[in-house]
Amino acid sequence: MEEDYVFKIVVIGDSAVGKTQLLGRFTRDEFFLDSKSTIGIEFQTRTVDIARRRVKAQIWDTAGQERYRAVTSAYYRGALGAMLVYDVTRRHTFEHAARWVDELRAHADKSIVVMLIGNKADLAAGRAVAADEAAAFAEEQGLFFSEASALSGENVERAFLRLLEEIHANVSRRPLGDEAASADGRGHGGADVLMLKGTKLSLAEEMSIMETSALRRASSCSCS
Ligand SMILES: Nc1nc2c(ncn2[C@@H]2O[C@H](COP(=O)(O)OP(=O)(O)O)[C@@H](O)[C@H]2O)c(=O)[nH]1
Ligand SMILES: [Mg+2]
Repeated sequence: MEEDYVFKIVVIGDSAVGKTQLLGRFTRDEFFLDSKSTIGIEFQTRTVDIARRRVKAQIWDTAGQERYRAVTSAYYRGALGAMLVYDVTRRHTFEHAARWVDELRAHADKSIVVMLIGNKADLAAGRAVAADEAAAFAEEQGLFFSEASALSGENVERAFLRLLEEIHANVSRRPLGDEAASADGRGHGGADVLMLKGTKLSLAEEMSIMETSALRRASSCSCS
């Protein structure tokens, strides 16, 4: 069945906080203790029902670019949501969250919905950031917040679904343009059509960016 919406979500945050594993847990219910950055795969998808609509979440992974502070504005283009991840056992990854918020403000759409995720909540003994402190930061910055564990799976589904619900609520609140109003005489459904058109366009655009960067990698790779 074809989806009603495609929502682009970006996953950001410092290196090794568990971004790739959170994505794997949500899209394939998988976790790898020894994760290597997956070359060539830059987004994964999962389709879920949100408010009786088929919503395809297209979730982008930085593929290790965050290590070189080389996450480009193309990565943020068209994103309706962001998962900003830190590691509850490494305090500096939480302290850097403010920098990632600045990055979003600079490159992403201003209506982007952001969820702050304190990952590795399973490592209770190594905790270096209190949930209350993170919740206060999130409130001050206008972010949603949840702790989670990609390893146990705790809260991962819930956090992604919450983000998708908030994006859906945002999108359905958007006023219809004149074009949509005249294209849809019944006065509803126009927003969906508009949305799909928009996302399909940006998807094609992102695909070509992905293909060229994959090509570039393939041609310069001296992997053994
Ligand atoms: N204990 C624990 N380890 C995790 C969790 N999520 C990721 N890791 C580990 O943290 C490391 C970095 O994870 P990765 O997803 O590659 O981080 P990324 O660089 O942010 O994409 C890997 O060794 C993972 O196995 C988690 O929820 N709990
Ligand atoms: Mg990664």
